Amino acid sequence: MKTIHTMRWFGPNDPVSLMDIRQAGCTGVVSALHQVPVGEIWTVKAINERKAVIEAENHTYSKLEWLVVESLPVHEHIKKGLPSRELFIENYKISLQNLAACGIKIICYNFMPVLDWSRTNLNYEMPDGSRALRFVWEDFAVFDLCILKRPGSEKDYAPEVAASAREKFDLMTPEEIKTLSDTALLGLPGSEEAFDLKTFQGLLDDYYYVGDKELRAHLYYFISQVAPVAEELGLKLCIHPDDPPFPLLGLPRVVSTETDLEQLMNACRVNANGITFCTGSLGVRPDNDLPAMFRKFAERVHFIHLRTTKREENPANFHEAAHLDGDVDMYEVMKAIVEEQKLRTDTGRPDFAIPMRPDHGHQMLDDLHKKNYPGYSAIGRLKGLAELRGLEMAVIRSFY
Ligand code: DNO
Repeated sequence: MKTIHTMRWFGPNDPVSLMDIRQAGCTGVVSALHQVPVGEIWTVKAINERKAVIEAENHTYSKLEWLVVESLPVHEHIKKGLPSRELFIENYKISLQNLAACGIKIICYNFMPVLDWSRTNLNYEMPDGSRALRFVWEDFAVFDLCILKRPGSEKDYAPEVAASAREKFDLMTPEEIKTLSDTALLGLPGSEEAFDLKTFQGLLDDYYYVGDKELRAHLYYFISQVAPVAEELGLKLCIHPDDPPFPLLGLPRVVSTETDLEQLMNACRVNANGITFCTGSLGVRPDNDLPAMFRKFAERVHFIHLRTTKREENPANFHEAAHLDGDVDMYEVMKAIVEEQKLRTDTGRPDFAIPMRPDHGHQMLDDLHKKNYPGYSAIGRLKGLAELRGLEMAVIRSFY
């Protein structure tokens, strides 16, 4: 009834090694071919190469397996619904076929326009001296109104937020402005480079005609094309929710709430149209009841990210808390997960154990002196996983 414990590995450039992941207690690896440009086909050769690297030391040490792709990214033309999306959807299907041929079955993706996750501070000091990722709405306003100067941005902020953002900006040093700008523009997992402002504004402008309604339609079109192919191949697609789960920079976001997920699940009723249940992303909204949402969509949850954020005094701001210490009721979520896995076991579903990874972690101890992908330090994730494994064992032992 245990989940499969996994960690994300960004590939050979990741400062965290496969051996670190193994010693943290994982059997599964979550990885992606970040070197392949978005929209191009993942070839069998490239997939097998990565697989071979992940499995290279399996004859000497405990076994590691590439279990989940995170992510097979969706090309922007698909999100924008351009006629050229057909080519990219065909490429996506071929990549799915190739992954199936290599035995990799769980494929995570997201449908956030332009940027993936967004934060305003990657080095927020916690009371114990460790570092966390943080999102401050007013700082985001500083970036949007005063640095990017996005046309039309004014209407997205309450007048008092806009006023204090401008005051704050006037007091910032050039270095502080650069750090905030680089942080806001980072947003792409697996990359360490931020966009430049002009290119970025161009990418936003391209979404001028894509509102909430259009983006939803494009997502449902995409999933109704690819999910039946995935189902046929024995694969599971699982969408990652928006992070944070609300619109930013005038761009719509359509995978943030229970209703959003419900509509998506109904848009194509096959099991392969599934969910990455990310408690860290969904949990930012107080109106998302996570244990209830897990139970509602349990059958279609193919991958789990466990992490929690803490809303601050100003509830528009949040930081990433220790894994058992934030606004998410991790105990209730874990109970719901264990119940679902029991049900799957009893009903003979082969996918009764769901891959789970401790999502993000604080930068702490030795890692404070190292460079890592924001959120993906070894020790912070190891601590998160250790806590989650303890919680999981206690839940299983007390109920079964
Ligand atoms: C952030 C991650 C996301 C996630 C993608 C999945 O750390 O949780 O970047 O990988 O959104 O498509």
